[in-house]
Amino acid sequence: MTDTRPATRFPDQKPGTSGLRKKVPVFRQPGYVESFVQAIFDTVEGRDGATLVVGGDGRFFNREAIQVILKMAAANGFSRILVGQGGLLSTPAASCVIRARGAVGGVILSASHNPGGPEGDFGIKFNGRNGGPAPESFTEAVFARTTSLDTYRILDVPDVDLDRTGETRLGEVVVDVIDPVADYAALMETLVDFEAIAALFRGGFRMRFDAMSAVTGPYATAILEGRLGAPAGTVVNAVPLPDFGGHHPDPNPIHAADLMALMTGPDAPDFGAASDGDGDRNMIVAPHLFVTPSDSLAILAANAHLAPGYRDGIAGLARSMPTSRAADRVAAALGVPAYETPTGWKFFGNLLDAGRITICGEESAGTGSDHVREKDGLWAVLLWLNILAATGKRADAVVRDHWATFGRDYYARHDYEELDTAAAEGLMRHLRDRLATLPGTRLGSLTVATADDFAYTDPVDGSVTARQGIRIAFAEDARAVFRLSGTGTSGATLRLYVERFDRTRHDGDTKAVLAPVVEAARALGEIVARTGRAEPSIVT
Ligand code: VG1
Ligand code: CO
Repeated sequence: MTDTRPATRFPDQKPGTSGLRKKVPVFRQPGYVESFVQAIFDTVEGRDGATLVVGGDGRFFNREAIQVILKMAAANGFSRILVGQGGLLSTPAASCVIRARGAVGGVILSASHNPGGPEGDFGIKFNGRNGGPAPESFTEAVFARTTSLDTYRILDVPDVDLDRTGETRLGEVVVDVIDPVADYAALMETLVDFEAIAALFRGGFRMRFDAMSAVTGPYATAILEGRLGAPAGTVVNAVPLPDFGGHHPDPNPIHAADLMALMTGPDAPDFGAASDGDGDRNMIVAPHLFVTPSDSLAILAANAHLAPGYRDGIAGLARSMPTSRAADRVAAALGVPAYETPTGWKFFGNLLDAGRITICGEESAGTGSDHVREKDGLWAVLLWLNILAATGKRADAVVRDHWATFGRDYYARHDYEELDTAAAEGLMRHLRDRLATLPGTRLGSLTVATADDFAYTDPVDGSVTARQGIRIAFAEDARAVFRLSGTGTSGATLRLYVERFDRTRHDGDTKAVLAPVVEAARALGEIVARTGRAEPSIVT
């Protein structure tokens, strides 16, 4: 029943920040999924007799890809395969299931916040037995394998019925279609105080959770409305759709405009939140106040001890390099270490496994803790609710009180999307070549203090990752970071991250406060001339 078939070698199967992401038509080329998945399986150690987890965010092509992966897994030595009902598993739930069920790893199908549909994006990534994104050593080995592959193995059997839970068989191999929510909800209950949050809702607390027609809908509905007693309708856009209803499932003020309008309108509920395509990102909105992801990370870290899962405090904190330094201030106040890692969740894995950090996050709306090895959107929302319940404060007051204690890190990210790749690379090269000459340069009211190309040495395994973005620190307690996206699927995306710290003044307008930093960065990067763009595609 096992077929060994000739594999096609595709030259473009190099994983980026978070797995392999391409347009759907690329993934639909004959043999494309098969080659990449065989390369993954050839790289996984200890797969004989092991359990594998498979699931995705429900986007277009999810079901087809899952059938191929199940049949290939059954032909590659795994003995048990767990797959989410309907082919669904949010990214954090997949991480949870891998850990809870002792799996050797999992194949997660998602292009996260990128749009879906026949012309949209798709993605495949592999998470290891700790539940986290495979480290670079693994993804590089997978890429190398794609260039030398001759054959792939697959069972020639009918499709698995993904819609009915329970065990079936593919050849000798057990396929267990599991409730995608159960393990995850049970884990959440050990971390946050469900009773306190339920009491909050009983007292008339109002919230809106926008699942953006993506995978978090079933999770948020089951937990917020089902277990915590939030009124029906609290979760909107709760049904996962293959094309996300035509929307961009990216939880930021631009793409979650309805939520922003509600939260800044006359009848704003007490709390607003949204999540992305695969459920690992979160957006937090207080009444009349958007909470930047960098601030949210810092606030969660400062208040985590209010939740049962973190009662003993946190061991340490990590943030990705472009994330604002607000988290560092909390770490300093708590007397715990703070780590600065390259962009991408895979760099937090070793720190979490070694117990050096408890909470970590990224400016791109990702926050998480050592409960799984992925960022976790709904977890962040639940921890926020726990903090609101425990303090009795309004969400906006929590933010303002945080600023009063720690000062405010004004923050924005400017994305220049679909740039000419050569132009974007030229811009980065130009900056890199001039790094040594930049300190002392005066730009408007700012002076460059230091400039470098961020390199990271993992303190646990000593691995070095270089060229992770240009950091420009200004003497006036401001910072600009330049890097190119590793998740895009067409052209290049330049990300410019700008921030400025103010110890005492907290009511400034972000755009106005950051304007001199933006101007300085545009001048340093020669952005307008080199990209031909007067303004970024999107500011978040
Ligand atoms: C982006 C974000 C990064 C995040 C990554 C995956 O990467 O900047 O912080 O870890 O997406 O998140 P890049 O290389 O495009 O900047 V997700 O929710 O898209 O899996
Ligand atoms: Co995501």
